Amino acid sequence: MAESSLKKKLKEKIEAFRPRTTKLNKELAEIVIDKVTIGQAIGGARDVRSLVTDISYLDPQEGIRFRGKTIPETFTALKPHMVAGAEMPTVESFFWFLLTGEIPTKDEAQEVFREWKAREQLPNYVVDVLRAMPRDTHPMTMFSVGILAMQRESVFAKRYGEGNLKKTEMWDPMYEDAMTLLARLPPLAAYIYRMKYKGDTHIPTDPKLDWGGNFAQMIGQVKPYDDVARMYFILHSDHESGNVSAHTAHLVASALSDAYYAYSAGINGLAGPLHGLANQEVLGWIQNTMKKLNNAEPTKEQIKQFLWDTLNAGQVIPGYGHAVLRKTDPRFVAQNEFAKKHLPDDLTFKYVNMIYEVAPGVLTEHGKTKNPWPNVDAHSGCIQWHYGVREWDYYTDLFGVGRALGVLANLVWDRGLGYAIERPKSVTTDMLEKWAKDGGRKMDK
Ligand code: AMX
Repeated sequence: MAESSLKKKLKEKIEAFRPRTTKLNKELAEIVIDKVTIGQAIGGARDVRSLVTDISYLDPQEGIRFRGKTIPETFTALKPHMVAGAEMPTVESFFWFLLTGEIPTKDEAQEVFREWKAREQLPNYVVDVLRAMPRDTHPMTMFSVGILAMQRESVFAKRYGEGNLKKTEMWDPMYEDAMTLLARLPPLAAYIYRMKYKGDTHIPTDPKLDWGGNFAQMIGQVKPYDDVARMYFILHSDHESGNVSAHTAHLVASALSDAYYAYSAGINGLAGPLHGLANQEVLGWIQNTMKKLNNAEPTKEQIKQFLWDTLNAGQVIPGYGHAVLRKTDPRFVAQNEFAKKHLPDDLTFKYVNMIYEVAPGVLTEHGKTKNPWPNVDAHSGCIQWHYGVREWDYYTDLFGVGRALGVLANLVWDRGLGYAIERPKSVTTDMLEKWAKDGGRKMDK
């Protein structure tokens, strides 16, 4: 395949950027940027500044910025990249932006479209692997296995195995793997959906449709779900590097494992209920509540009671709280605006809004969480449900399709800038207790 404009652009960008990283890593490496407390060592490294990415940044008060742009700014900047009749930009244009930091021209975005189309065919052996699994296997397991099965095609693994791949060239085969994997994720996720939930009947890809629109039609959805898909994938793409799915993939790839190994591992982390599976949990929780209320509109008092019942049972309120955010997640807000426009009378949406009114107060009174506000997962299931994607154990697969955009862009840059194998240092509990007694660790020990 001839070198694409995206790859050429990326090459220029990586080569121009690399001296900055090299200087920081060689000449300025001793500059201290953080200290680590006992609470951080035991408490999941919260707020420890030890990862670097330029693709997105999460401010606790403001929420995510992709390449310096807020979510509304991103959507506005990509407005020229909407297909006819759509109100969301194409994922192709967004991916160019994520990878390069520049808004693409129409031709450039079109090239990404063509490149993904050329690579999208799901291999038959992946279908065979999926079909060999018991049908009640969780769709996230199927998704992870499907990705891992394709590892045999890794260009990175092949080039590395040839023994002459220079460190500065590693981003190139990583890019190749990222592009192939991204092209195949919508067909893979759609195959799982139709096999598991739609009587094993399948809808072929449409060569005319963009990544998001094509996914919508492959699972059997019609307008405006194509925009739901585009919005959903863009909103879920990246949330800087420390979240479990992005960090897992970064960690695995830091051993020079390829994109297939790394993203399959990232998906396994996304499948946890404290991370991506929360969107499935939210919908389950709301549906149970609705059932108990005979599908009536809830009162604030009723919602308050259900929230307390959940907390008193020792469970978390799914979709609320965040390790970094301290305000309402702008990804929640973006979905809320879409829902206000397209499904204002939907009962599940009414529950989501009522919970949003009541839960922050209840969680504040409960007094444990540092952030009583909703995260992205508090909203996403409700929109899926409205459009008839009601198999809520599938929702995290949708998250996984979108998350790949950010994770894979990061892996390409990780190789471009030669980031090291990740290997933090452990200490023992005895050491922590001794250092606590001494009033802190003496730095020479
Ligand atoms: N409901 C009840 N209790 C909560 C809570 C919630 N939504 N969020 C946090 N808490 C509790 C924690 O369990 C913890 O309790 P503990 O002291 O008994 O262990 C205490 O509040 C302090 O936690 P925190 O510092 O505020 O949060 P964290 O950084 O440890 O965890 C998160 C962050 C997201 C795992 C947590 O808020 C949570 O479990 N939320 C519900 C699940 C969820 O929505 N996950 C999705 C997050 C977004 C994503 O990754 N997709």
